[in-house]
Amino acid sequence: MAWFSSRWHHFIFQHRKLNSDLWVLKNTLLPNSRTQFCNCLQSQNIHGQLAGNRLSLTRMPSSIFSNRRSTPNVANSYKGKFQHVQYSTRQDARRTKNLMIATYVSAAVGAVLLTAVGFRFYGRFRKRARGIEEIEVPHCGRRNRVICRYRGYSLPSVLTDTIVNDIPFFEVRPDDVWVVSFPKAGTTWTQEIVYLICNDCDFEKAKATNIEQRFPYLEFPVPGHREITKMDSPRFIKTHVPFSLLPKQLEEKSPKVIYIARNPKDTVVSLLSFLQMTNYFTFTGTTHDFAELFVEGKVLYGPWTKHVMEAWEQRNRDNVLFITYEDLHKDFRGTVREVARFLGKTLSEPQLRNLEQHCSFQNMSDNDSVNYSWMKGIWKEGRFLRKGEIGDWKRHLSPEMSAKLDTMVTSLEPAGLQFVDS
Ligand code: PPS
Repeated sequence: MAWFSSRWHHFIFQHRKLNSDLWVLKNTLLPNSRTQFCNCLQSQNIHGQLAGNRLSLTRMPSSIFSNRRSTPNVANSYKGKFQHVQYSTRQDARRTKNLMIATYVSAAVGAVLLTAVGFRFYGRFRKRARGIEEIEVPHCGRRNRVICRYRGYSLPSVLTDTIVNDIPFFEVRPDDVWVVSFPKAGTTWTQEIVYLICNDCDFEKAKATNIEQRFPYLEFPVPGHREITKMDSPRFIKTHVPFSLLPKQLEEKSPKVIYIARNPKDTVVSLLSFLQMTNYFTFTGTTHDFAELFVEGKVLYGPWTKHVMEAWEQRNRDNVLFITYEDLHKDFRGTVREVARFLGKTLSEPQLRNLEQHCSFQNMSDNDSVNYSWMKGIWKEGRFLRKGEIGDWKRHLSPEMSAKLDTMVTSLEPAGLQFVDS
């Protein structure tokens, strides 16, 4: 007892300063030492509970240890006397609790990350199984860095699932009117012309609703192909999906399809300017770099040649009309008459004159129902209707790049397809 007491005194008074009010000794005491130990504690006015081999000390004078680091030394000094000596203070307990929380949180975060990675790999695996390959495009930002290659086409990754899984099964109606194009070919111009021809040149009606609603973009999430399915007939549908990936019912239902193409040099310049205008795409390379990607077919909906050629091959079908941006520019009235004839409509001279005026570059630029000004969040700078010219490429492309793009055009010539670019 004397020895025990002296050790205990020694322990208490040697280590006065530790800020601790709970001390737990686990598996500490040999049975015959317990009473001695408890008596000792009581004599020091230290209160505690002994349960099994576990002793929790409470209401201990708060200054019995010199510092926390001394605890293991104290423990060591008792090791020989008792079976096991383990000390833990409230701070230790808190730390252990925090450690446990941290462990659970990291386990949960790890699990979430692993699941995300798993889903990503699974997604990739599923895409591969469907014939979709993801490729990285240089000089592009986070949002447009990855594009999907599917059946020879480069598709925007955000639209690929829709294009591959939903568009082929989209329900086509015989009285639909479709405008199909490679991006930046003059699609909006054609849409406005087609809409007005089919609506007896009701300019007020056309101005009342923006073109995205009157003439929705099939594969785009807004309004989305499901909404288009619910629209009243006749529906007007715009798409950049190439012919080979369009709905299977297109052949059987034979709606009117107008394809508009534009020379590749102005197309590439217009496309790059468009990407630079928006907040959603980033391209940090030069115009030359972008044109290289265009030639390689690594821009959205590329390769341009394949897109245009597939449409050209369909031009003799009764329900397909192939026109060019350059036709509209050089002979607006002649081309519009051809479109009207194809749609089974006749335009009077005043209608044609008014339509020409309504569809002039300037008037369309100022017309809030076609100039995409309603998409406020997406524009960084510039205007959707940017230049509206044939030959603007001369200000942007080098002679070498121009020659490369010329070879794309000459590759189409054997099929009888020609483009003017000035
Ligand atoms: S999109 O985003 O793919 O639907 O773009 P798209 O409408 O096909 O093409 C935009 C280019 O067409 C020009 N445009 C016109 N040019 C002349 N007259 C009229 N009325 C007109 N309307 C649209 C538009 O200016 C874009 O070409 P660039 O060369 O960039 O100016």
